[in-house]
Amino acid sequence: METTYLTAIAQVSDDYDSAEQLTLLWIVTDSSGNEVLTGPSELQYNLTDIPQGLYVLELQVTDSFGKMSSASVDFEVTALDSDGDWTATCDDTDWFDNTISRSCGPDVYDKDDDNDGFTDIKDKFPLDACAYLDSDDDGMPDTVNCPDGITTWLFEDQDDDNDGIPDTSEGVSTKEGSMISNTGLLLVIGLIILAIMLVVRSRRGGGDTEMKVFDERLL
Ligand SMILES: [Ca+2]
Ligand SMILES: [Ca+2]
Ligand SMILES: [Ca+2]
Ligand SMILES: [Ca+2]
Repeated sequence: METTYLTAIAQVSDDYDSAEQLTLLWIVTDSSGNEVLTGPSELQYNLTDIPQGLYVLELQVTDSFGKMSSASVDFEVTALDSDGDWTATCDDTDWFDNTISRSCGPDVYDKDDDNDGFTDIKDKFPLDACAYLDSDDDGMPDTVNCPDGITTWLFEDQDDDNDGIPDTSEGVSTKEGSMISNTGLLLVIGLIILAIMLVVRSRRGGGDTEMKVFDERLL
């Protein structure tokens, strides 16, 4: 399951010690007051892999004289909802929003995590509403078409089947090639028909000549 980091950054100061001389301790406690995590003695702390729930993040700072000070902040961990459709109208019994007739809720339940109309199992870019198809599986979508207000880092593939011929040239050349091929075929057929006619005419002409000779003998 995809998760996002929670980054805590502290600013500390002391009237005697420099910030580097202070000892920091990050402590995360759950809603029952149980300590679930502790962080390093650094000004930045990245929290990951925390189950859903309410927590308190506390920072304890101790100076070189052993004097300690602390500050804390509450935070809540919820399931990731990439497209933000886990709203009040999203029914959490079937994870469907009847007001927009779409699947909704956190990614783990939402069948279309980017709300582009293509379900996750059919969407090569399930978290990008601007694309869904990638025929040659090279990471670049066949088409990029963003809904209003949505942007993307994706670039449209200029060669959807990866055969080395750009899509634009490929479409024209295929049609032209087909027309030339058809024209050539018609010419060949025309020549064959003309050749057959000539043969027939020649045979008919030869027949007439023989008949004339035959008739002269009879006379
Ligand atoms: Ca969602
Ligand atoms: Ca989708
Ligand atoms: Ca998509
Ligand atoms: Ca592609």
